Amino acid sequence: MMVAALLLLQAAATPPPGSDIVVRAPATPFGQTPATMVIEPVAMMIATLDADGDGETTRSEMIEGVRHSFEAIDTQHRGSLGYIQFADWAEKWLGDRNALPSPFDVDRDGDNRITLDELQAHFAKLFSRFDANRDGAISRSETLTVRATPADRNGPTAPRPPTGERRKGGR
Ligand SMILES: [Ca+2]
Ligand SMILES: [Ca+2]
Ligand SMILES: [Ca+2]
Repeated sequence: MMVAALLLLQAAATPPPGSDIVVRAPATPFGQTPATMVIEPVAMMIATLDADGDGETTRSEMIEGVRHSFEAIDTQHRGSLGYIQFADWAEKWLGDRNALPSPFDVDRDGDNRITLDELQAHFAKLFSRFDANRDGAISRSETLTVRATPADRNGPTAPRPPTGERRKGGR
């Protein structure tokens, strides 16, 4: 009887030849449903710059907030950040030193320093990209990216479908 039970267990653990082996990401401790809506680090930052708390970030709110974020890192008031300091800025405001934008994208004149003007110019481009309905403010829905594939911190939790991601605001 014991032997039969062990054999059964082994049969359950070993997939029959030719069957697909499905490898899944490790389960999260909370068993939370994987997200299909995610937010890019820069979009997260823009959403937090909603100074008057009306749920939308205007251009002027963003400009003021970006200046504040810059000055919080440029503590010596040099007016520009080196690439290491820019990584400090990214870690504090975007959550990771390697989060986009990269310093190479922002340092337009290539002098290895990021000025506030360069950072503001980059955020101005981001603003135009996220403001899908062109009403001069970025709503929370415009910051979301809807994924066809559910994902958690470990990446996609299901096989990737042929279609990619799309912006919620359409674009
Ligand atoms: Ca606002
Ligand atoms: Ca520069
Ligand atoms: Ca908008």
